[in-house]
Amino acid sequence: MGHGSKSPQVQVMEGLQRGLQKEIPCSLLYDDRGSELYEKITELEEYYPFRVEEYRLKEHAREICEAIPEDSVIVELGCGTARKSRIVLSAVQSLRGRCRYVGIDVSSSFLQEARSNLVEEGIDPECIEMVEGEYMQGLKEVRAMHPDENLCIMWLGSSVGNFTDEGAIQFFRDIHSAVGTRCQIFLCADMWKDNAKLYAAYHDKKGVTELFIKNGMRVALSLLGHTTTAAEEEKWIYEVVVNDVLRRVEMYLKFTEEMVLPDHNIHIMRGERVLVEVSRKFTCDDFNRLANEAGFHIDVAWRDSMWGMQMLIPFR
Ligand code: AVJ
Repeated sequence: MGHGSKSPQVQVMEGLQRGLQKEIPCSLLYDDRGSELYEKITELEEYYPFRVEEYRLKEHAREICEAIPEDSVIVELGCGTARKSRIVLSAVQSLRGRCRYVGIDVSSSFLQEARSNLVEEGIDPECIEMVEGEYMQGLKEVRAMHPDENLCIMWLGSSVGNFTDEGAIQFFRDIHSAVGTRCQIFLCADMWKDNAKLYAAYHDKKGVTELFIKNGMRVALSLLGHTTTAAEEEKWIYEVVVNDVLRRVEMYLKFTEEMVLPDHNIHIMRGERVLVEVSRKFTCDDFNRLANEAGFHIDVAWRDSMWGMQMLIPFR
């Protein structure tokens, strides 16, 4: 969310010292337990985003492949276990006879699993490379490894929804300056839709999302040296707001008891809400505007009311 190069501790501290709307960085949601819980979220009946995206990727795999210039290197941001990207990659492999791929992720165990998944999919092991690290640093390394190639940067999972508009624009610009012009971005973005459907997707009956959000708060506080007790956690109430002005789902924890961390100058009042995660939902216009402001135009898009996949090309 545009926190730049500040350390996670500093980000948490600044977010919680704020007077008006306290917040924590959503990157903290994906520690080991958080990743496990997110995995469970993707299996929830109400949580449509994962399934819809997978379904659409399968449906359009061939066309997506055709929109990627021949012999591009496909670079995936946050590849995880490549569970979804393999759909497109295996289409590239069978249509073009070769698929060159670089996965970027902070987790080395994910990278190993991704590699074996892709080999299983029939991708030539010699064409698979992995870079362990953060997105931008990883992209710079990839450009150094492939100075003259077209890079197709794949960013799945609607992670763009975690950014504010300004954050997303900055992110696209950063990609552009990390890799230069011979690049395109292929990403998925969730579309703005029916209020009730959105609410249900983020406020599931089993309460898995609630655990996920509470885990993020626990991680944030632990960075400040505070160990959360079960009793404290019970006093946090999970609240979901579908904000139709900013077109995003907001996930909050409401503190029903005040919390003071004097060493860090933090005072969360009784009844105060802390914003833990936002999930932006786009209209076609929203996304066009965003891409244009970042210096990209949308080359091809596959869109329905549930999901939008878009291929972006930088202006020359
Ligand atoms: C991984 C960012 C796509 O916003 O839908 C799911 C994360 N948070 N349930 C989303 C999430 C709560 C998810 N993304």
